[in-house]
Amino acid sequence: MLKPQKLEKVLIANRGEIALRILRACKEMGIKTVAVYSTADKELMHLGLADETVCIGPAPANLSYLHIPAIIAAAEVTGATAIHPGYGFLAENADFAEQVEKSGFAFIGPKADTIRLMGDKVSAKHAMIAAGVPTVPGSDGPLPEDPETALRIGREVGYPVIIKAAGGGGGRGMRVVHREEDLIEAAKQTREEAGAWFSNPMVYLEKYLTNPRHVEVQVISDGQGNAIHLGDRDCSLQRRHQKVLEEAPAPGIDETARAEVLARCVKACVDINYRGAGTFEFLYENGRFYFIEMNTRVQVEHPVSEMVTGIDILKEMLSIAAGNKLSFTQADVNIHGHSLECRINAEDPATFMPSPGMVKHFHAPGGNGVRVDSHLYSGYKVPSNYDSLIGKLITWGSTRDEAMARMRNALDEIVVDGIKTNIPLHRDLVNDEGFCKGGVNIHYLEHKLANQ
Ligand code: MV4
Repeated sequence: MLKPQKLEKVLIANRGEIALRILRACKEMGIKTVAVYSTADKELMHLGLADETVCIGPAPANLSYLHIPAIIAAAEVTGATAIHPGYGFLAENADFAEQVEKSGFAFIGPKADTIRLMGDKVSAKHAMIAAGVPTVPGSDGPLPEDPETALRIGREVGYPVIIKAAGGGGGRGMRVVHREEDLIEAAKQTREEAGAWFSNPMVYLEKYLTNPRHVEVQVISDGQGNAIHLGDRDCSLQRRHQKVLEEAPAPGIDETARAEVLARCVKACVDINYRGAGTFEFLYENGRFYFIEMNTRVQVEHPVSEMVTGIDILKEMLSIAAGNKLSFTQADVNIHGHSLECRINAEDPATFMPSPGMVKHFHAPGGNGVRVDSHLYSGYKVPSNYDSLIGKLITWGSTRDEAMARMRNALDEIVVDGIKTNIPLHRDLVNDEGFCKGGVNIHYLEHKLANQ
């Protein structure tokens, strides 16, 4: 099935649990692997399982995992044929994707132009409107600098509104405006920030939705006219734009609205000739979906979609990068049961400060419907240089209640000694009355933490 010349040897341009996840998929498919690492990461678990390893630089990510020449050089010296960027780091850097392909390697992800289109949130929204995907009402283009026009748009949309940077995303460069008299100053400030942070002062305006849920749609598309969705995920439980616990499918969604939005996402993939795995992010409020952003990478929370569909998203990404068509159709995709994912972070459960250091003892939970995606082992030292995600605890059940009961068991069984982790927070959450009912909004966790 695989065209071997393109995917003979994959360089994994990432670290931690996702590097291990990519390595496992490659090994299953008989693809050789090159693991790259920084000097802070010599003890990473997947290095011992890879066919080859290359040190790409010192601990600071700018000098290693974000250093494009070092990664391309590592691909050249090892004779790798393709590069998987994982998530974070260079995964949504269009210039990286472009340089990878210009150097003769396959980029395991979308074309550079697609990454660029979605990286600019104004052009992304334009593309979605053209494809018939529902978006948040707003300026539907850059917010003009002319105060008269800006005020007219604000009045038409209705307050509260939110000003967002075109170059932002994931919560950076946004400002909520409650009153017309504050609009011009807020737009000016957001423009200044956006120019400094993203080298792009362009901003746009949207109606501010006060109590939405964050519901996203997983898609896979082969760039040859075939696209499918793998259903939706609810990622509303977050703190400071960091997701904490995700689930699939999103509970209590209006079935008509769901069917409609899933079909629109698939059509959008065909319209833009999308290649690879992707996620459409929506706000969901009062039974309606509103597109906000598209992520052009594999996401941290992809396992919950794998658990309810039985489809291996990483293997499908690799197959598509090899030039194959999708190996299944939409009719082959059935959403079965329910899945939850707890992100395990090395952090203080009370202050959320990072807590790197030596893991004296690690014990992984098990049992029916339990999956652990983690690079942890007893004696591993979590370095202080990178984000604090040390693993993901994933459960599946034939019902949401069964997946929750299995997660409670798994959280009772798991042992991570020597460092502080957010496991106590997860134990609290899976017994939280509101969360157990299902369908909490994006503010729920922060309100809960503020009130205890
Ligand atoms: C919004 C919004 C309300 N209305 N847009 C935050 C991250 C970025 N992806 C978009 N974000 C939001 N955009 C409109 N028109 C509220 C948020 C938001 C949010 C969204 C998803 C998950 C968590 C969030 C937490 C705070 C604000």
